[in-house]
Amino acid sequence: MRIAALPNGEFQLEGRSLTRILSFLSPVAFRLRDLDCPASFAVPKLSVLSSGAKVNGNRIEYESLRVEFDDELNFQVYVNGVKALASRPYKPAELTHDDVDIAKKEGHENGSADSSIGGLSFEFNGPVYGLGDKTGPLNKQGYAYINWNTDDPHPHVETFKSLYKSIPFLLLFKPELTVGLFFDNTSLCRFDIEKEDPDLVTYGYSDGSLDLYCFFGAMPDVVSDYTSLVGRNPLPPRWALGAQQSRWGYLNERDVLEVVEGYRKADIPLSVIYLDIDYMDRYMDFTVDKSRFPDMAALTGKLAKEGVHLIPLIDAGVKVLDGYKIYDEGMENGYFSTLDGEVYHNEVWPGDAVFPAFINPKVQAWWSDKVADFLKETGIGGIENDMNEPASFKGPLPLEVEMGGLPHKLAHNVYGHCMDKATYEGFVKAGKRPYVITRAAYAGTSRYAGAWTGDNNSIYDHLRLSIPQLANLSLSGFANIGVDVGGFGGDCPDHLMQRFINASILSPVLRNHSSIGTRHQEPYAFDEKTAEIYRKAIMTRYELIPTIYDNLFLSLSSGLVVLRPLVYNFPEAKETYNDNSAIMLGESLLLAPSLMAGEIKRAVYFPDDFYSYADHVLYKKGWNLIEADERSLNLFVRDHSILTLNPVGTKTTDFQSVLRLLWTGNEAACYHYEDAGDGLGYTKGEYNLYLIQADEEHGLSIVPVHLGMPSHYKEVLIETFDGRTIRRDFVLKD
Ligand code: MIG
Repeated sequence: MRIAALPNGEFQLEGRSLTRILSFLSPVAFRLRDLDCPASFAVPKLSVLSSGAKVNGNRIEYESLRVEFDDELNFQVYVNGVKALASRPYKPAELTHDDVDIAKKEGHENGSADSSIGGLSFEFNGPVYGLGDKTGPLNKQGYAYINWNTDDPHPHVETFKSLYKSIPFLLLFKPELTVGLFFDNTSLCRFDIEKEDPDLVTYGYSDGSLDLYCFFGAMPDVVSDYTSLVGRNPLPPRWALGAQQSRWGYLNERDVLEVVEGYRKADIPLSVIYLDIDYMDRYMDFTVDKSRFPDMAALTGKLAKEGVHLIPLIDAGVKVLDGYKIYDEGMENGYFSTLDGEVYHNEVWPGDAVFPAFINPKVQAWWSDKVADFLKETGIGGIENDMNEPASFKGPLPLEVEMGGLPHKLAHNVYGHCMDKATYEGFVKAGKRPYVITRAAYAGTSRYAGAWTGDNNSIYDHLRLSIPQLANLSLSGFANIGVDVGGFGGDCPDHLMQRFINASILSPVLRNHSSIGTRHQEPYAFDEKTAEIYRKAIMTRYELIPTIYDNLFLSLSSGLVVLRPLVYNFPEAKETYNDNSAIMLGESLLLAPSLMAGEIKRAVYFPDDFYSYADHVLYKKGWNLIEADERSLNLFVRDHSILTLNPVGTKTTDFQSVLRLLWTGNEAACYHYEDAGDGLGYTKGEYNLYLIQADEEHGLSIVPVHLGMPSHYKEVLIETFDGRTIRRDFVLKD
């Protein structure tokens, strides 16, 4: 093989039968691609390092990295001389192990042909994390998955190959050196994670070409480098961190006001109500049924006074109806997807429906205008994008449907992504801080939207699934995420609701949502015991909002993951590698909830010394048996940490005049972020960032890092777990 340095800093690799391009993104990351890569949806712009890398025969060396090729362009990567990654020729999936026809007769869907046209395998035997929202445990070792955005209403179980999102990002984990692989290809892709062969991770794509990014380093650095490439979740408005209530079936203004009233009577704070498809006129996007919501702007105004914000749902499919503005405009301008030159029809909620050709930037601009107008007309706070896989009722869209410059087979996995982009841009046009929650996503959708994990069920399996699913979605670049608390489908028993809310208090999106036709799932729709447990969990959540907001800021500014599997913070502790039952927020909060019906106690591995948040009991590093029944809010604070909190009893998401700091152990530090809580001012520097430092000798000090606005704070309340409380003026260290 031969390597030629190109004038722009890239390297052309000439193998026996193929040619590829390599470029360095940093001293710990490179991109390897085919010659004919299409423009990326995930990577907005890429600057190639004119690196000063040295070519030496079949190898390229750049600082600590060395990449060696053979004649077929298989490659090995060395970091500081240590072998970090070795590719092998693509190993096709042996999906059909034997004659499956007999099983198919009864409806079993085992085995399907491998449609890959190319791919790569990598030598690896160890834990693998990432891959977005896939089902199954945290560690994907032993599983195979498919990236093809899928709305399957059956209960999401481990045998599912795909869900709504396709995030082709994997972490091949080793404590000292983790490898991140990002396969930027929007076609249907397969992943075999040490399943067919325990020593191989295999990736295959069904169309397009190879466009691979490899990252090397400690896991947090690898994730941060990946998200700095594809983009990070914008900061949500602070009110969105409060309790959110949703249900498919809030039919009219009265239903919405009843929710507010129900929460008020139950004495549980509430910050957001979602309007599911029911608010629309005949399920037409950007319309409001006036007979049921006579004056949406008046309603949002009224609710805002009570600190409640409305978030309506928007569907991807557009109703076919002459005289309906969106349909007419889309038809006039050729903005809908086509098949053989004709506008393509399928069926979704509005009945006969057409699909905006979202891949086309003109269609995105048009949609974003509609979003901006809708935001201004109605005063709503956010938008939930649904059915954007795209989902359809009369069979899947044919693979040839033209979606604005790409056929469906290449557009499918980025259809929701482009809808989210348009939605995000609508907020920017309206001068509002974007709050978009999406069901479908691709790598980099994080630039535009947070996400929920779609239609889970009110079952214990889905309570348990929420932990690894949110952890892997986080590691795949999404910070502002949550599951439907209580479960979407099915009737939620009270003891499951009690555990679900206790297990969800760290999720940035804390949304109780349920399907039409299921039992009502609002906290006050259960018995008093459930309401009491719910109230306690939500009151704790409102105390934690400053910490959650701080972490969301840090995720945006530095790529630090918000919801973390324990392995992220404790890569040396083997006990964390397969921990599916505990999760951390940031560096110091750990939640180890009760996850089984009837459970009374559970084991938890503490990778450090931790204190229980509620009663300050110290748990030493190692295995512990802890109380874990339906009442247990098993939140723990790491020793040697500082938490930023709202005062006990806070019921709003507004910044308080007292900054409460919980200080454990001796030496500790954290950052604290403050801004207007909403609006776009923070993007122009209107925020304050503080470094809070403490040790026994010098006490606690608040050091300004960035001062861009007047502070909300008048006082600081410092609490320690040995019972000391200090109240003092909010004074910054010079
Ligand atoms: O197929 O709008 O995931 O949250 O309530 C059902 C009705 C369509 C699916 C969403 C769910 C929402 C529901 N939607």
